[in-house]
Amino acid sequence: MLYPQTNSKRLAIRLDGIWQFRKDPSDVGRRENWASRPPPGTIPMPVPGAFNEMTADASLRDYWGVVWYFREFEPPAAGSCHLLRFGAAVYHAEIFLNGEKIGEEHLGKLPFEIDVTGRLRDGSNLLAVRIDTSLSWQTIPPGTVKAPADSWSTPDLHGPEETPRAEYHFDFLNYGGLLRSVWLLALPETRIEALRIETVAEGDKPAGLKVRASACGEGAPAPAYRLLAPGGECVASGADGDPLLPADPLPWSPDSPQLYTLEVTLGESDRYTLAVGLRTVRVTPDAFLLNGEPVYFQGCGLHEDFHLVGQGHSDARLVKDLTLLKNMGANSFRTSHYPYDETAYQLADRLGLLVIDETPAVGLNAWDAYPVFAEGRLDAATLAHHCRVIERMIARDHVHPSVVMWSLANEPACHEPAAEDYFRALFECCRAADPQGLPATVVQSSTPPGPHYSPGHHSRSAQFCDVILWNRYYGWYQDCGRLGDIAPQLEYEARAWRAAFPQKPLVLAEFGADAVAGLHADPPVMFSEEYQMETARLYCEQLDRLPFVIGEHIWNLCDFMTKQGLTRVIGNRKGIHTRDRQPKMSAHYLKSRWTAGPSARTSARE
Ligand code: GCB
Repeated sequence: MLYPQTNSKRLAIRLDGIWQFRKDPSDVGRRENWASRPPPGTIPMPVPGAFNEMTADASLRDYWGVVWYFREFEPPAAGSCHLLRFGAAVYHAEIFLNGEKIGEEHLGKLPFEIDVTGRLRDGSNLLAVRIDTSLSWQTIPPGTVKAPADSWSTPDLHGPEETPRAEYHFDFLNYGGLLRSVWLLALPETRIEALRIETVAEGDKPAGLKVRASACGEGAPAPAYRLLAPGGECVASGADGDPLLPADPLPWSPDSPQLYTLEVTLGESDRYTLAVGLRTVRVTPDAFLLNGEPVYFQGCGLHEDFHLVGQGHSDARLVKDLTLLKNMGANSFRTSHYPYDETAYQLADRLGLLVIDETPAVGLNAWDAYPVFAEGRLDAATLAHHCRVIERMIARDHVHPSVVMWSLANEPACHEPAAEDYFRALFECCRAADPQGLPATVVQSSTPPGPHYSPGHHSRSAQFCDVILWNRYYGWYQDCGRLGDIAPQLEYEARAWRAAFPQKPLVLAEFGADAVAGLHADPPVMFSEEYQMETARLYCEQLDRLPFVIGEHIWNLCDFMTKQGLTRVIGNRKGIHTRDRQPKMSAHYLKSRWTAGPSARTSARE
C-alpha cells in the first residue's frame, strides 16, 4: 500500500474535517441502521483526532466500546478507480457506504484501504464508520474487561457504570476513533500498488537501490524506475530489480540526510514518486554501523499525544516534536509503542533522525499476576495477528532511510516458558518480510540471567534479538528516591546482559523519572525537576563507562496522558518536556550532553 499522492495520474482527497459522532454503548447502531441515516443526538467530532478529550463527559474520556462517525462527500470526476483509505481507525472498524457494509479491519494504528470503485453515487454519499475501541487477548495491543467481582472493592456498593472497567497493561490512555486522516483516492485502473526496496551496497557503503513495484490492472506495462538527484537530474534508471546505481552516491545519515526522488512509472497509466535515501546498516558485537560508521543512539521514546486530539495525528505536534529532538542534538527516536503516522517517517527522513520502528505490541504482560502466553490469552490466534501487523508495518515503513531497526514488542512477559516459541515465530516472520534485512529486537523488561535475578524472570526473547534494548527505572520503581543505587544496579545489569550475549550491543531504551514541571527540591526528591535531572545524569554517566552500550533513549520526550492511577499525576510526567512542549531542567541537561558530541563519552571510556 502506498502513501496517498496527487500528481498527473492520481488524486488524493482528504475527507478530514468535522464529522458527526455518536457513542453507542448498547450497540444498537447496526440494528437501527445508523449506517443509512445518522441517529439523532450526534455531536461534532474532528478527524483526525481521538474522541476522548473532546467533551467534558468523563464517560466519553474513559470510553470502551462502540462509537460511530458519519460524513457526507461527493466523489470527484477524476480517476477510473476509487479507494477509501483509513490512516488509523482504532481499534476495530466497520465501514459503511450509503448504508451498505463495504469492509472491516482491526489493524488499529496501521492504514488500510477499501476499493469502492463503481459503488459511489453521483452527488452525495454517506460514509459511516462503526468503531469498537475495546481490546481482547487477540488484539495488538491486548486488553480485557475486568469481571465485576475484580472491579469493585465492594461489588454490591457501586454507582451506575457507563462504560466497562477496562484492564490494559500499557501506560497510555486507550484513545480511540479516527486517529489519522481518511482519504478518498481517485486512481488509474492500471496502477502501482506497492513498492519493495532493497539497498545495494559495496561493502558498508551504499551504492544504490533495487526496486520492485507490484501493479494491478489488466496488461499492466512493466514498471520503469528513475532516481532523481535533488536538482531533478536523473542519476540512474532501470527496470524491475535492476540496481539503480548513481555514479557518485550520496549516503543518507542524520548529519547529512541526503534524499533522492524515486520515480516509478507504468507506461502512460501511472506515476508515483517517493523520497528515498541510500544507507547501509550492520550490527557488530560492539557497534551499530550506519554506512560503516558507528552510531550512538541518543534521543527519546515518544508518544503521538497532545492536548485535545489525544493520540490523533497533528502535523503541528509532529513538527514540534521532531524539531525539539533535532535542536537537542538527538539523532534518533523509537515509535513507542505503535507505528506512527507515515508523515513521522517522512519528516525523520528529511530532518535526519534514526527511527526504531515499533509494532503496537505493548502490554503483553500482566506483571506476574497470571501467565499471559497461554491458551485463551496470548495464543496462536494472537501470534497470527501479531505477524500480520509486523508484515504490514514493514511493508509500509521499510522504504524510509530513517528506519534502521524493528522493535517487535515492548516489555512482553517474555520470561514465561511459552513466550520462547511465540518470539521465535515473530522473528522468523519479521526476517522473511523485510527486504532491507534490518536488525530486529524486542524491548526487554525481563532480566538477563544472573545470580541477582530470579531464574523465572530471565528473558527468553533476547536470544533472537540483534541488539539488546532494555527499559529500566532504578531510583524510581525500584529503590524509590535512592539516587545512589542507580549506578551500581545499572552497571551490574548491563554487564549481565553482556555476559549472556557477548555478540550483541546494548541500548538502554527507557530510563527516567517523573517530574511535575515547576516542583523543585534541593536536595532532590521524587517528582521534582532536580530529581529527574539527577536521574538522567547518573544514568548517562554510568552508560559512558560501558563501551558495549551503544545508545540511550530517555523516557519520554514529553509528558503524556494515561489512564488514572496512583502513580499518575494527570498523566505520566516522565517527559523531559511538559505536554505543552516546554522544557524541564533535564531537557537542558540532555541538550548540553547531546550537542557536545561523542568526545565526552569517549573520554569517559578511556
Ligand atoms: C515502561 C513502559 C512505558 C511507561 C514507562 C513508565 O517501562 O515501556 O510505556 O510509560 O515504563 O513511565 O512507567
